[in-house]
Amino acid sequence: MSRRGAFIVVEGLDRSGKTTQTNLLCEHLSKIGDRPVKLIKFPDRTTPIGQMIDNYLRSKSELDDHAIHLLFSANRWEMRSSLLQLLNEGITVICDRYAFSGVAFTFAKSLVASAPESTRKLTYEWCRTPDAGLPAPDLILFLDISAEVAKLRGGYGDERYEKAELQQRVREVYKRIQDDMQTSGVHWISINASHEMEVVKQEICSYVKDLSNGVNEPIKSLWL
Ligand code: Z5A
Repeated sequence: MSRRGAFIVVEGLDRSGKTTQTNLLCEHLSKIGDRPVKLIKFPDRTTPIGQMIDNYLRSKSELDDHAIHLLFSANRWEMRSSLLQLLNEGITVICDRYAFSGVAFTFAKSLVASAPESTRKLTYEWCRTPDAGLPAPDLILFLDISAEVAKLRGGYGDERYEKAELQQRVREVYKRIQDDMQTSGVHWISINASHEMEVVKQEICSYVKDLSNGVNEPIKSLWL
């Protein structure tokens, strides 16, 4: 098992099926691959930073939009060494949300007309900077779904970003990130997530076969 593990990120709007599909993907890769598979998720609400994020998302605390953005990023940086260790041990890592969620949600907030002035001044570049240098994924699977279809899946819950206007903006920003990632040569695949679960699963599985037995290339750094 000398090849390092592949790092696969699943991104998407709220209710796009990330939890469902990352679990199915883990099962699938464990069956077809020659190595263990580990599922991780951001935000990781178990750490002290993650608990601050959890309180914020549940509206139990208030934070400036810059501050919460940096906490989401810090939550990834605190996982960096264990993530690298997993990959270097040859383990395939599936990750439910990563730095792309950070950019998509914070920059989307700056596009909402009712946002505070300091939030409206947030730039796309500023949103990307804190995550520059984190391990870059080998593949990003973006579960694309309209905010309207997402809402039909049981409706939005109580967390603070679960609002139709923001979700619509988030989707627009994801499109911009997708264009940037494609021009920088990173593998970003957009999947129509409004299909039935099994159809979405089959499509995802068709893109991961080459990564199931590890990767020969070194781990790249994000946005450097
Ligand atoms: N956030 C951020 O701002 N900055 C960051 O850096 C990061 C995150 C990392 C919490 O994320 C919030 O944090 C999130 C972004 C922000 N805010 N929002 N919105 P989270 O990952 O903890 O929570 P979530 O994205 O809201 O996850 P979720 O609601 O659990 O959605 P999901 O995992 O994508 O979907 P699911 O649980 O698999 O499916 C939802 C329902 O739909 C469920 O009943 C399924 O059975 C059903 N489903 C799934 N697939 C299908 C299909 N294909 N057809 C029909 N029904 C389906």
